[in-house]
Amino acid sequence: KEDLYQLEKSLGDILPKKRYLHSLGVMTTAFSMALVHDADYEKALIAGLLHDCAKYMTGEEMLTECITNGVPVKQVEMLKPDLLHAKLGAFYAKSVYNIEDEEILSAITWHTTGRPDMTLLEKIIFVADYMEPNRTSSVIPNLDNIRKLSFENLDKAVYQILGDTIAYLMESGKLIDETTADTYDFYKRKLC
Ligand code: DGI
Ligand code: FE
Ligand code: FE
Ligand code: FE
Repeated sequence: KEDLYQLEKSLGDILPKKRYLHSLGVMTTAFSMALVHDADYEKALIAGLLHDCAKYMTGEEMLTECITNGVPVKQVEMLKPDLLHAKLGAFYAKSVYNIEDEEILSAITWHTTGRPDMTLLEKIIFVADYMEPNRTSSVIPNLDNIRKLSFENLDKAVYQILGDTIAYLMESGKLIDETTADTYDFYKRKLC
């Protein structure tokens, strides 16, 4: 079984300090959410800790790493290669940190865009990433509401996050990955 302490040490050596502290925040937040929602808390800990394990290089380097290692790259990811840290993170989780569990790997893969009909663990990591304690409400709208929803109604938390993320992306004129849009539509339909 993967030793959380060893994983923490390795990540602390490779991630920038703030990114490492964020990862610890997602880990403990995902742990709490797993307890409330009856998910596997050991998987939540590992997925939370490792979700950004590729986020220590530039977008260009991520693109090169994906191409070199046969990780498929979509068109929107060529234009916004930062998006690749999720998929590349899942690749590293397996190849560098020896995580074989497909539930953990898919939670890492989908943590940035989400995907329609997410698994419980995918939703937990998606939400924990957004609202862990180091995120501050001065930059993130509805943070208090999302923190409350995350323990009460996970689908509503996912929906609110996607709505706010898409609004932010549109305001700042950024490209929207079709998976982000599809995920929003899925949860809108599911809830309304
Ligand atoms: O890696 P983190 O910063 O912890 O969090 P994340 O992996 O959820 O990435 C958040 C960023 O990703 C945030 O600035 C919004 C952006 N993002 C999410 N969906 C899309 C997107 N960016 C673009 N261009 N298109 C998307 O669909
Ligand atoms: Fe991320
Ligand atoms: Fe996210
Ligand atoms: Fe993150």
